[in-house]
Amino acid sequence: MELHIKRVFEAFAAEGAPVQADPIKTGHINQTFVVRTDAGGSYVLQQINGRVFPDPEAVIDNKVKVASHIAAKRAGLPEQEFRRRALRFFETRSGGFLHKDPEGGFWNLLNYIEDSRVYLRTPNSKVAREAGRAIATFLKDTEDLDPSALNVTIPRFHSMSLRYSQFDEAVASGSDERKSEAEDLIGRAFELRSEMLSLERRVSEGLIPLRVTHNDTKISNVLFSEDDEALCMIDLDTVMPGVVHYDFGDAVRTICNKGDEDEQDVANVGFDLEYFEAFVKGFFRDSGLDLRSGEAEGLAFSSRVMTFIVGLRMLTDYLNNDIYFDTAYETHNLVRARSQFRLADLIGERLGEMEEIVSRIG
Ligand code: GN1
Ligand code: MG
Repeated sequence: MELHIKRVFEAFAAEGAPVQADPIKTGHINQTFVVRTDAGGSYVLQQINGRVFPDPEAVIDNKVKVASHIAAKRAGLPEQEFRRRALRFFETRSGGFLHKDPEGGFWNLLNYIEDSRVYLRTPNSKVAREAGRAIATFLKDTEDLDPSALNVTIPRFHSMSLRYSQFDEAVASGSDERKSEAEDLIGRAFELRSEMLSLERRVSEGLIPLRVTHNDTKISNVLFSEDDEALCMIDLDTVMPGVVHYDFGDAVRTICNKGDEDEQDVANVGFDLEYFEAFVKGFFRDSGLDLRSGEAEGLAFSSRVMTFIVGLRMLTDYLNNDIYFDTAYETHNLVRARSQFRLADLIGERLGEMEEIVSRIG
């Protein structure tokens, strides 16, 4: 095990000495390791990316606040069950939940839930339904937490107007080579601007109430047991005030995609209406979440918006020569953007059916 990781781990008040550290590679931003100790326990050690999150203290503060709020709601469960359904952060030996290493890296430590799994792609309707339940349960668990108690760690994170202005700047400064590779997507983004700004208009007019949202509800952020029961939501880095549409739409983006987020062949991108129906059932029927006034309208449409906004950010990053998302190859962000734009268009074709499902079940 790398000496650096060992030292960082030892800064936390955890039990036992670290014996093994394995990287978890599903995220695009932060570095994460599963650390095993000689005391038999396992932990998740995570470095917060200071370029993406300029105030790591504010991030960990949000994470601890939300995790302990949810854990308090699980307090009645038997110990074994509680341990599998709640995230718990560990303090450092000098106090506080954040450790700053000598190189200026920021770290936090939480429990690792054994015998669990995550999916990058939905394997069946049961998983889609369980994911819907887990995401809505997160929203229900946090509905009595004042959103203004959370720090805004990435201002205007899901603001389409911000993402468009970053895109416009990237088009202005991007290389001719990358712009020509991405010509079709740049054109599509220009065409869709007014439609895509419509959700934000409703948010700015105050027509949708703010609540605590997760803001990164992709399928790989739902933790499952080995028999496919959703245990809890993980990756609380982006918990902030938001609207239900962010979490609903972003969830549909991955849960109902027949392909991967970075599908190389757009022909493999597909929208699965059966998964959507299962997701909506889990979201509404299995969670006990009651929407507030103004929240029901435009939910199906939010799937198109949230799929597009992620694609737009990936396209922008491609034009900026890949400074934000981790990439594995030269055109990775372009490939991601192309598959997300394709999915947004497929969702557009099915919106009528999706709205019918939401109004029947929701
Ligand atoms: C990033 O780092 P990760 O994989 O949890 C991004 C999300 C995107 C997602 C796309 C802070 O999440 O907004 O939806 O990639 N997180 C941040 O997979 O930008
Ligand atoms: Mg995330």
